[in-house]
Amino acid sequence: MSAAAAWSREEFEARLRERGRAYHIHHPFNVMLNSGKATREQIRGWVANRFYYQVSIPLKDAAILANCNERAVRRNWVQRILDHDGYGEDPGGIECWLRLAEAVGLERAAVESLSAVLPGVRFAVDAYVNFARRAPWPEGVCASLTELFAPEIHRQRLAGWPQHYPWIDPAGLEYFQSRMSRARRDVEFALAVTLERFTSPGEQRRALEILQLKLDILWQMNDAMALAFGVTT
Ligand code: AHQ
Repeated sequence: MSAAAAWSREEFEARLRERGRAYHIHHPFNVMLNSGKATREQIRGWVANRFYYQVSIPLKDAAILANCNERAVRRNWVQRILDHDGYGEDPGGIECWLRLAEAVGLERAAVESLSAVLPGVRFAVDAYVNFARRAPWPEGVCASLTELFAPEIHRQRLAGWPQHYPWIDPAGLEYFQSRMSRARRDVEFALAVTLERFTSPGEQRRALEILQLKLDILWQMNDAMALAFGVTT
């Protein structure tokens, strides 16, 4: 039996995008958040727990940089760390997330202490960072492709939260606004790298496995929060 042929770039991209069906935008906890059904405690729990994901992203991206021996790729990827940690006048995404925390009524120091981070969230996020540390750098790049689906989830928050949750200072939503353009820019590069570097049938299947791993990581974070804070459908 002849070995299956590799998918064309278009077919490969379509199969990656098809995995969006499993994106956490569809998780009941996120649907509750973005449809206006969340309580203040559920929102505060989500913000405090997602902070662990946000502060872990630069560690994940630094791991990819550390594994990457290609200067052109590092030149692009390093921007991701600056986007989160801040650079010059730009306070960075982590600072913006702390402003979101204050806007939903959390104490900045309490969020930074990570004391509220659930075990299931911690384990899922740590799985992502440890994957990036151990995997070849193209696999770490491929795992970021969940951001193919991120602009819509940020758009939903920006469109819905102001009227769903008028008690949240709209300035706190600055982070979501910043990700609208940054996610699109970042994922364009990550998709190009994935389509270029995963070319054999086995490599292409591996890319889908990696994307599914990251989708599962995001889904698991929501599972843990739903169990801890309850979910209203
Ligand atoms: O705020 C997010 C972010 O900075 C990133 C980086 C990227 C990655 O490298 O894996 N993924 C990601 C995501 C962010 N926000 C999530 C959300 O729901 O607010 C979505 C998440 C992603 O889609 O992977």
